[in-house]
Amino acid sequence: MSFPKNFLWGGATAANQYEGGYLEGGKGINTSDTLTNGSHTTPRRVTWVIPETGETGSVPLTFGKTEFLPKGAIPTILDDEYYPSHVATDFYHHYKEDIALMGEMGFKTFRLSMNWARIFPNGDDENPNEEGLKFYDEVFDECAKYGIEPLVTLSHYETPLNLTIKYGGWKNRKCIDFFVKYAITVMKRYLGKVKYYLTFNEINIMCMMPYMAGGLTDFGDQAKAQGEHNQFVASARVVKEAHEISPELRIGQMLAYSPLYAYTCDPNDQIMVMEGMHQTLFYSDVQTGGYYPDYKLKEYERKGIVLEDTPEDYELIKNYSSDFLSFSCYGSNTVTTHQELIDNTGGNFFMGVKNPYLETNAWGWSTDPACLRLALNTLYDRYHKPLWIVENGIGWNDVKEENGSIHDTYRIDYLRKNIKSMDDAINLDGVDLMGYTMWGCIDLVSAGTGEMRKRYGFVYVDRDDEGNGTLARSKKDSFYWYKKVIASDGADLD
Ligand code: BGP
Repeated sequence: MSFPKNFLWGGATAANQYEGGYLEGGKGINTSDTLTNGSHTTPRRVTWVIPETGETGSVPLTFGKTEFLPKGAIPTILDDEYYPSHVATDFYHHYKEDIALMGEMGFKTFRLSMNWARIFPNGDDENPNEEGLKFYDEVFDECAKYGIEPLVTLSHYETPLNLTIKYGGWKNRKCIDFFVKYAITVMKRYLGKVKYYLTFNEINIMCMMPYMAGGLTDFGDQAKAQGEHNQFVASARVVKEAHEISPELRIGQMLAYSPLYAYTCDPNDQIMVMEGMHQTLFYSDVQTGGYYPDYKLKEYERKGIVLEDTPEDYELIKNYSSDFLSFSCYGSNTVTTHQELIDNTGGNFFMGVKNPYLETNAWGWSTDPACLRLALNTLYDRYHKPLWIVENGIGWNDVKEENGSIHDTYRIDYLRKNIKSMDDAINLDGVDLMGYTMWGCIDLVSAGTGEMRKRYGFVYVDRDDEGNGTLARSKKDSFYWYKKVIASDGADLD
């Protein structure tokens, strides 16, 4: 068994974790630029100032439990704090070298996110920033040299900070127009260079990380639901515009997906799984399926959530659903109604019960190769649209030997099993899978913890958690292994 000849093998990154150059070339400030680093045990923080009094401080950004900013406070950058996104691993100055490394591995595709504030520094500017547009022209030209097809995320936890301060972020319908204008600008500019776009990274994370994913400082259920609705409408409008600009353009949804397992065979645990999966599938039902599912409408009714919407919103959602569905999947989560069995696995994003059949990495993320086959089947059965795995991988504190080598056998082992799982989904189950982009192909900053030590790459970058290091790149063992996998169309996994 092997993969289709046109299978898009590659790697994935995001501007706020990789690009750096945070004030260069006329770039504005993003919400992600106000996030400090954290660790496995200490959350990242949003720093703020109260303009009227000058008082400053920070609030922790904890998954599902972010605290409100004090009254009158706005997010800001403070002099005595460290913000990992500002330099990140400096793709801004290393893009030629990095894309050459991707070319050497034989990448067919490279997923990167475009930094919205590099194109529209304030989000609501009249005209785009030409220097920002030029930067991505050069990046895409470099990709073309190696026959690498870019896959561009328009917003990967990057919302211009001004949109948060002035409009309250995505809960404001004005953001729809700002985003669509930005999308049209780049889709036209890069026509012939970029075919594939994703609108919002992990659109379902808004409900758990509203500041990061939606630029919200109001974390109430109503604001989050409105923010999500506005992103759905914006996505549908981008699909419409894209199809009018060129039949070549393809717009995908991007969903964070993690299969849920019931810890016991207690029927109540199965109900818990069903309800838990609804919390993820709601987002693909709307954006890829084209409809608001009844289970969500009932939930809104119960919670008293009333959306600010128009009948045209639902027409757009129905008629311009995404062309394909992409998702991230790192492992599974296990849940139970039996409180006495609950043990926080300690991952930064996901909680649950420890699954005795699975191993976890140092951050508590389970490694579960079966999750890809399960995810692919669930999503394909539900929508029958092409799928694309745009994030999968394993975070590890890699050690660089004296002689410069990095022996990441655990990563090779993880990827081997995960690729086998995709192979099964394609060849045993008939799933239509377009491609696979391993997360963090060149080391970058962790989204969850802001750390550098949580590395995912085929390429090591010399940079530590405090921002020290030369930023020099070195190939890990997995670099050579992945090169062989791509060259053999996924047949040689040894
Ligand atoms: C996803 C995000 C990515 C990425 C990845 C790994 O949720 O889309 O941005 O970072 O998770 O998470 P982490 O960086 O916390 O290890």
